[in-house]
Amino acid sequence: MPDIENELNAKANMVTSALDDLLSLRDKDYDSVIEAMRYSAMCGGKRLRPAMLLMFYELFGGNAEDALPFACALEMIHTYSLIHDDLPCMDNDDMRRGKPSCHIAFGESTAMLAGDGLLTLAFETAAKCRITPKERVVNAIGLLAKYSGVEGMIGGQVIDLAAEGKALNREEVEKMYSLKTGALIELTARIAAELSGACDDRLCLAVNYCKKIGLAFQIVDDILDIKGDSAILGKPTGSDADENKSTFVRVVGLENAEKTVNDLTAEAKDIASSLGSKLLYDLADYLVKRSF
Ligand code: GRG
Repeated sequence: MPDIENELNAKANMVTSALDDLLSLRDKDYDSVIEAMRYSAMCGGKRLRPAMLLMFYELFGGNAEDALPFACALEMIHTYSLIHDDLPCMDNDDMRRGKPSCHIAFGESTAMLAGDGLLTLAFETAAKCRITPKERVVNAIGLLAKYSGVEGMIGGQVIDLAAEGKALNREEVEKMYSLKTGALIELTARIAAELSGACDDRLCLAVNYCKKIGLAFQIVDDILDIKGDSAILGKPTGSDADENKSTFVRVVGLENAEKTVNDLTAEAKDIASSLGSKLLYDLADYLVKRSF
């Protein structure tokens, strides 16, 4: 297996095992919501964001185990966003990660609370990070809130919802993607740099790498919605077209979208070389070739 796959698997396993402990059942009066949180968090995600956070932290000279609370927090926030995104009042998707969506399995009110529970547990978990000086942890918690909040992922979702039935231009779609999907990917580098005290030059390169990867990742998501295999993806394909969504592919066409992905990947690989990271270089290629 190529090094990058081994690396992603190793980091994903660290996160999955820590999440298993963090999401243990505790009280029969409210275990029903923890079961729903576990259901969504413990099934099948790629763990890309926490794996990237840990890879950046190691690249900046840290020991991955020390940053694990933030890696888990990030995956919890990502999972909460998927649960809420699937709700009937949002994208109304019945399948996620190869299984019925949280609200199909547990009902809408439990799914909403499961999302809320993961979001709040994320901050409780991050606050347990023991990295010193303590100020780094406090600053990283601030970044976690900012990039997953209205100036980040939630802001992107607001733009996405407001765009329904409208034709966005390329610039508008790129802004939506940079917030909705890009913010959590950029956050991986920002948190790792904050926790390790990486210098501004390294942070700047890492953030630029994430911006390229984040946009390419979401465009590949669009392409998979057209050309992908729903059995491998674990969710139905064709939903963007059904919902008449303003996607990058719709704005520039499939061929141009594929070219943009290749250009962004090449740019990301150049930055990875400047950072001296073979793993990040290979990650850029790996993400383009993904089938789920
Ligand atoms: C607060 C009510 C409320 C809703 C929040 C913020 C939000 C809804 C949704 C976020 C937007 C979102 C879901 C963007 C999609 C990003 C994306 C490409 C997700 C899929 O990521 P993968 O492929 O998934 O990494 P896995 O399952 O592998 O983790």
